[in-house]
Amino acid sequence: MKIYDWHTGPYPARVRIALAEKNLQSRVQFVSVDLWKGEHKKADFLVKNYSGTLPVLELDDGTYIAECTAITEYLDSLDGNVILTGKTSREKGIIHMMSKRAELELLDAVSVYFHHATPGLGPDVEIYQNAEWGFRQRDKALRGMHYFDSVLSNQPFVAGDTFSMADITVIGGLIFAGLVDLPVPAECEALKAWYARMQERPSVKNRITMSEQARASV
Ligand code: GTS
Repeated sequence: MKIYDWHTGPYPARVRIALAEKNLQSRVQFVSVDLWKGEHKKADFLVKNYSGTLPVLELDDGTYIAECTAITEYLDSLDGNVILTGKTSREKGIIHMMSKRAELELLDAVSVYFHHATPGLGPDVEIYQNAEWGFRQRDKALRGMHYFDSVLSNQPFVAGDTFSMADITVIGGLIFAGLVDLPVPAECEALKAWYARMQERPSVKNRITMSEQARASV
């Protein structure tokens, strides 16, 4: 399998974390797509993912799977031992809901803020910007942080008692927030404590160097 991604990207981080949690690093080859040069908007990449975003998983038969949630679901069920996306129908439903909520209320909002209200990836890539929309999404992301703080005040993980894809999505949101200097508000103590715990997980800690390690073992 191949993963098209960018080593420091917050969305790519989601798949890198999932790969490590599943211990699948040695099964993939990473292909670097330079976001800062706009390689993800070029015709040869758009054939792989119409949306022009990273990451993309390429299967050995040439099938492309884009979207972090879809890739995570694929990887999680590969070995028949589902650990990230829910074993029972109830778990699946809650994890999917919380992960989607983490996209809507946090990660995607931070991303819109980055692309619209900051220089983003630079003038060659950011062909349309709407700063007002960007700042609204920044405020939405801050509200999202308060929401996840309240969730994590009552349970150890985003979707309940165990680590799941929903935690990975919130981690992606906080990675992106860190890159754009949008700190977690001081009063969000439960969210901050949870994030400190998450950063101790090897899958989160080693995500950026993972592509070098994988290259060495392929
Ligand atoms: N919904 C997509 C998913 O879940 O995979 C979003 C993917 C996404 O936005 N990826 C970012 C991207 O390609 C990568 S990164 O910013 O996290 O590194 N952004 C480039 C762009 O021009 O939107």
